[in-house]
Amino acid sequence: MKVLLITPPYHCGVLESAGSWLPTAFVYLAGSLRKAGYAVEIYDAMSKFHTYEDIRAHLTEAQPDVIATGAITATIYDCIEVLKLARELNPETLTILGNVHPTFCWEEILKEHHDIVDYIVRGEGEETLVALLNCISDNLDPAEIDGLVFWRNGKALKTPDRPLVQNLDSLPTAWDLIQWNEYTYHTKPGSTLAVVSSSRGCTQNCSFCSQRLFWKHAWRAHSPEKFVAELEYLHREFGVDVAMISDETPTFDRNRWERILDLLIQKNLDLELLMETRVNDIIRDQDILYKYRKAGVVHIYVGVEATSQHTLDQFKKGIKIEESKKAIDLINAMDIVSETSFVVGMPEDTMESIARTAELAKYYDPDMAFFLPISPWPYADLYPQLKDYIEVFDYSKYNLVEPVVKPVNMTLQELKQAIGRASMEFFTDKLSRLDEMTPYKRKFMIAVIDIIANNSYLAELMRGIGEPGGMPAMIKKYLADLK
Ligand code: B12
Repeated sequence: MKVLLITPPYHCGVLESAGSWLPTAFVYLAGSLRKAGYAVEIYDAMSKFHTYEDIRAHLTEAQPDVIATGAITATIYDCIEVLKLARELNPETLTILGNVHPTFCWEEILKEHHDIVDYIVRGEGEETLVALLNCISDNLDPAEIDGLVFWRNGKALKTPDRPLVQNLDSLPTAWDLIQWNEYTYHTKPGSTLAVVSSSRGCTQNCSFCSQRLFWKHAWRAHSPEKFVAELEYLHREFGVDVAMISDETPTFDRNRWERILDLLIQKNLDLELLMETRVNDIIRDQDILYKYRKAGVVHIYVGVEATSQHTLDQFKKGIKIEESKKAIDLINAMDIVSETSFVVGMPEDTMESIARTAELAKYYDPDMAFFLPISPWPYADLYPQLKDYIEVFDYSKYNLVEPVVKPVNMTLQELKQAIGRASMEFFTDKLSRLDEMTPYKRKFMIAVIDIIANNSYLAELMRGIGEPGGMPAMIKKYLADLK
């Protein structure tokens, strides 16, 4: 059987303005499929910015027996559309859907689309996907395979959950199936960008997020040796010089993380690392933060999420507001780019509360701050609290860019304006302080501001607010003066 793993042609222009990102999940799924004897192709229609016409042409040419894709909530409609297209081109094609949205919303999906979606793989994909295809090849009954849902006798049949893989190092990968020339980090022209995974899972309780639920409250990790060897392989074999660590909390186990840093320092690879972690872990690691920088970490995102303790508690973030400020100061002191985001648009938010958040964002002083309208993932703990305030039910807008939850005292349009204004306030302040930055950060920030002005959703949000011509016009003039 020939399996085609495809990303949906969905775009909402935030992260994609910063770079072009490879589908790491497919590297793992393809590795396991190949080991089991299946021919696999990774077709990243998303990063190629392919249209449905392009996809049609590609599928006609590739003629896969099996087509599989993964959906987050925002991409679910496009995933269904892609599977529908494959079915239309060849009614015999087996269609499979995985990732977070189908893992939780399988009933809704199958009720409406059981004629399009043959199987939903719930949770971690590698073992279930191989077991499913083996089962079908052997003409056995998929009801015996753990981790699935499918339509049978007029209803969804859900098999038991599959236990998580115990040893992540045992999972094969298929990095050679990636078309490396497609992936680059825009702030570093000419770079080759990888997205790598050093651990899976999260044990935090953040009520707006879905990751802890998806990974069943567990945290598992690759060994430091295996992870660093993988980075070295990607660097030497494919010229990777920037890697984003996809983990929720790579630093969860301090000893493991320090060992990774030590190994990277020893290897002295010319490789920059971008990562996300928790405020608490940065504070915990203040004595070894210099190792982060030495090992190549140039960019850390920490989720600050809120500027009031009340909201932080409501989000179950488990941090104090002073801790966020401290973590950002520590990152800045290492000359590492600091990034954070604030969740806005909660039912009690007002123009004033969002303006206050923007003020506090300036006080926290990360290099980049993003103000994200809350998205009510239907399976997140916060959902019941948000349900009555949802004004937009179109999942494709559940992307942390478009407001879909209406605050009691604001319209969605006002919320959008407030986000535009907060972003403008924040980046105008940054712009006015470029001269205070270290040469490294200054260069980075100029590249970022260039992207924001010319190629991002923020440009649209900020245009027309404040200065005549809006923020992007002002930034462009500033950049022209700089050049
Ligand atoms: C890398 C990444 C991206 C990349 C995607 C690259 C790609 N094509 O995959 C980029 C930067 C493009 C991206 C964009 C966005 N992302 Co994103 N992203 C991530 C991130 C950080 C890592 C994902 C990853 O690679 N994990 C490592 C792999 C190994 O794990 P995995 O993806 O979960 O895959 C496993 C299982 O899920 C399953 N599986 C996954 N796919 C499939 C498919 C099949 C067929 C099967 C059988 C199984 C299966 O098996 C895999 C192996 O076990 C996650 C957060 C996280 N830590 O996971 C957010 C995350 C997935 N992103 C999210 C969001 C919201 C977005 C954006 C909407 C944000 C924005 N406004 O820009 C956009 C949407 C895309 C777009 N085009 O605009 C949310 C989704 C929330 C939700 N519940 O819907 C997450 C969870 C972040 C968060 N905490 O909120 N993202």
